[in-house]
Amino acid sequence: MDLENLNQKLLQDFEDFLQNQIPIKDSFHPHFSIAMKKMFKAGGKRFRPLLLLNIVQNYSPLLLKNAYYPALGIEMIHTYSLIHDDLPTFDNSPLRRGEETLHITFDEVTATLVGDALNTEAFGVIAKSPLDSQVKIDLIKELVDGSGVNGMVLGQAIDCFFENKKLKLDELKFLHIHKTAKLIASSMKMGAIVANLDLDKQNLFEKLGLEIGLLFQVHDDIIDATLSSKEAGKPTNNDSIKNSFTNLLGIDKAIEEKERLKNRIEEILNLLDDNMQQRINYLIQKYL
Ligand code: GRG
Repeated sequence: MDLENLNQKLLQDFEDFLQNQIPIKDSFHPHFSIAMKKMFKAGGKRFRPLLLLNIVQNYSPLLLKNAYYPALGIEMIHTYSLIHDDLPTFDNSPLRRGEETLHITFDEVTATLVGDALNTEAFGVIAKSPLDSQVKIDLIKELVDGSGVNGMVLGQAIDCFFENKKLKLDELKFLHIHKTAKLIASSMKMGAIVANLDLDKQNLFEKLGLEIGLLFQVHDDIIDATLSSKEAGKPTNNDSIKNSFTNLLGIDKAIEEKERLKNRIEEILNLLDDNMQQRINYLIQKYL
């Protein structure tokens, strides 16, 4: 199996699908529809959709076409979170995905509303998909768990409130499990739901996703602490007062933590079949 070509194809098909699904009418607003499309088209790695799509393609290839809807729902939630996180009231960031942020190109109101729209439409794209009704309900519940008040939003609330206060390691992990890892875990569990895997398998993918999510965050913190803004495509070295793994542990210990997480992920991966293991390992190596 050539995983590079296979993932390139999934990515290209996802981008084509997305172009036709951005839910915005033209109106007499001078730039709202342009803003709605801008950041979304600029695109990121699409890591979360690729996790979901790889799981569905591995276990239920015939359902792959339908899996693009929940994959898009996840990416919409993720994109809204980035737009809101960059706003002046949060990180006040001028750059994202290698481009100017929406509140810089347009204004704060437009950026806020684009985020709001994506947060709503994410659930619409799943509800309107050609998937089985019970599967759609389970997907929507899972996306709420990962992104809502007991998921990403709780993590963000803790992150903002404790911005200038040093957390303990277990509190830091709680923060990042919620802010980052739960949405990644949801992507994997949603893949298992679309593929009609049993509950034990769904939970296994969720558990794996939480560890991958933490790895993702530690990796992001290491990038922030060690790469230039040009190399990373976003402002870096700007997290010196933030609760990051590198600030709390130092770079060397953060790298050790990254290795520990990789080992835990390996242990969980060993419970899966070879093809699935290879697919996940490919994505981890490529992006983390
Ligand atoms: C505003 C409710 C609300 C939540 C924001 C996820 C989040 C919470 C903020 C994003 C800021 C951030 C640095 C989060 C850590 C997770 C992370 C590394 C996000 C970036 O994800 P990538 O690297 O981005 O997948 P691309 O651009 O590739 O999609």
